[in-house]
Formats: sequence, structure tokens, C-alpha cells
Amino acid sequence: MKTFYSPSHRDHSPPHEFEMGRLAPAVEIPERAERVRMEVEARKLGPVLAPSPFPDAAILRVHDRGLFKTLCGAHDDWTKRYGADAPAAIPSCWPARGLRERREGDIESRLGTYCFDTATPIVKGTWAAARKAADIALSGADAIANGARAAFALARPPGHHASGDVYGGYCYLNNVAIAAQWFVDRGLKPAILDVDYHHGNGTQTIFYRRRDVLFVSIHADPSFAYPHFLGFADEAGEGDGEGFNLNLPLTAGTGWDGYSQALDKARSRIEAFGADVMLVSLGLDTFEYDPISQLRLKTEDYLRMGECLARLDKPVLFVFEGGYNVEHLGTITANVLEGFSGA
Ligand code: OKP
Ligand code: ZN
Repeated sequence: MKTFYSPSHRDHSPPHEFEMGRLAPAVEIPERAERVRMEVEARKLGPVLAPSPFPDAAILRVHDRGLFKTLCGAHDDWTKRYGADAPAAIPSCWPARGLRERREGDIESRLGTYCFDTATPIVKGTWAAARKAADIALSGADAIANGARAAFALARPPGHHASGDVYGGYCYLNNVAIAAQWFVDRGLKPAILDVDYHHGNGTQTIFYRRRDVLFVSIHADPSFAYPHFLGFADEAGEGDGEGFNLNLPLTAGTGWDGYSQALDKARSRIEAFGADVMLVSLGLDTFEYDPISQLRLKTEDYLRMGECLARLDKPVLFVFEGGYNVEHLGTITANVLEGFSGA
């Protein structure tokens, strides 16, 4: 299996995020992708390749131009306003009810317009890394379109919380959605399965009114877990998209028994949809020792997950999302890929 990777992710290294009423050390750190790359190499799962450059137009199929431009210029605008040594750009004022919904004025108004949380800082290297992560996902899609059975987009920063016009949740551009749209534009019918611990609210929103892309997500119930405002079981799609969104929320403490049942439901829905290709938003924060999560999958369960995905008998593009136990992250990620390849 080909893995696509670029070292440019290393320059996206915000020291902090703001949550729980304080500056907290960042958990979405460069070491995550480095651990995974090293494990892919150590286990000889296949070549690790640099992505090809894709045009901005491929991203603008999914993302709003105002969001794109704001992300692209945010670090410059922020340091012009607050000084060259100002730490990361994070919004502090949002257009909640009663305020103007969108303002593209100064940088504070732009960040509030386009970002939904305080966990998603922009530093000097953020834009280059996020833009390259989209190329990584598109390169993986291209490998699949050229006949590969599977590919792994080792993208960082992650993408599934970013919608067409809002970023957040450590995500800036929605890598998996950009790749799915690229498949659609080549006449293919993609299904997205999101196995990250957190609901993929951005991906859901992008495809919510469409029936040409199926979105299925298995995640911790938003009644207690981030992103808190989306990901409930009654969200089934709207208009043309009705019936083409499936959320399978899980209670805290769920282990492989409950998880594999959800996975079986996801598989039958994807089967019935008749997808040509599957994209997996591969988050590894369902792990029992993940520092920010409350599901309980064990190391060996990720092999089973990979085998289970292989039973669908469709080409799969794996797109890296969350997972924060850096010590075990390489092992559990590689287990999914190896379970899939071996099956
Ligand atoms: C990104 B991905 C919990 C705060 C959660 C944001 C989590 C973003 C997860 N106290 N902060 O889906 O892994
Ligand atoms: Zn997550």
C-alpha cells in the first residue's frame, strides 16, 4: 500500500490550544505523524511517497473562497496586528445569535466568522501544512483512481471537523471531503466512513444535502463529547440527501463488542449504497489509552477493524485524522492498514 506523506506538517506546531478555561498544551502535534510514518516504514507496509501538487480548484470544489483566503492570510494579518512574536491566531469573538453572521473585515472578525472553537490555532506553518495535507489526500485518491486497492494519506493537520466555510477541531481544510469530491468529479460514487472518536461534523455538513456521497460516522455520543452540536442519531440528511447520512453514536466506555456492531451496521449501509470507492476518515482516538477520549478499543482490535473494512471488497483510501496517544499511535494505525492488507 502506498503512503503519501510530506514533512511540511512539522511546521504546523502550535504550542497551545485554549480549552477548559486555560491554555492547554497542544495534543495535535507533529510527533503524531512522525510516529506513524516510522511504523509504516519499520513494518514495510509499502513506499512512503511525496504528494503531487494539485490545483487550488480541487479544494474550492468543497471550500468557500472566503475561508480559503482567510486561512491563507491569517498568520500575516495576525502578526501585523499583534506583532511578530504574537503567538497563534485564535478567535475570541463569534457571531452568535443577534450579531452579524459574516464579516470579512479585520482579522478578529474573519477568525470569528470562519472558526468555531478555540482549539484550532494558526501559526506560521499552518497554511502550508494544511494545503499540503489536501495534496496528500488528493494524491491518495489519484493512486486509487489508477487502480490501487488501497492507499494511505498520512495527512496532518486533520480535516473532518472543517466544513465548506468553517474550520475548527484542529482541522482547517477537509482532506477527506476534498478527495471524495475529486472522485465524484471523475464519475465515481464514494462512501465516507468516519471512525474517528469525534463526529466528523465538517464532512457531514459538506454532503448533508447530497445523495451522490454517503457519509457514515461511528463516534462518541455528542451528548457528552466534542463537537457537542452535531453527530446525533436523528441526523439523516436533508432534501436530496435524506437517507444518505448515518450517525452511529456510542456511549462512553464502549469496547470492541459494541464498536464492531456499529461497524457491521456501517458496512451494510455502505454495501446497500453501492459505492465504487470508500474513504475512511481514520482517527485512532478510540484507543483505550487515548488521553482525550472515552472509548476502549485495544491494540489488537485495530487489526480486526482493518479486516472488517477489507470484507467490503472495495478500494479504500485511508485518510489520517485524530489519535493522541503518541506512544501507541504508530502501532494501532499500522494495525488497521495491516489488517486490511492481510485480509
Ligand atoms: C479532533 B479530531 C475536550 C476538548 C476537545 C477538540 C478536539 C478535536 C478533535 N476537552 N478539543 O477529531 O481528533
Ligand atoms: Zn478525534
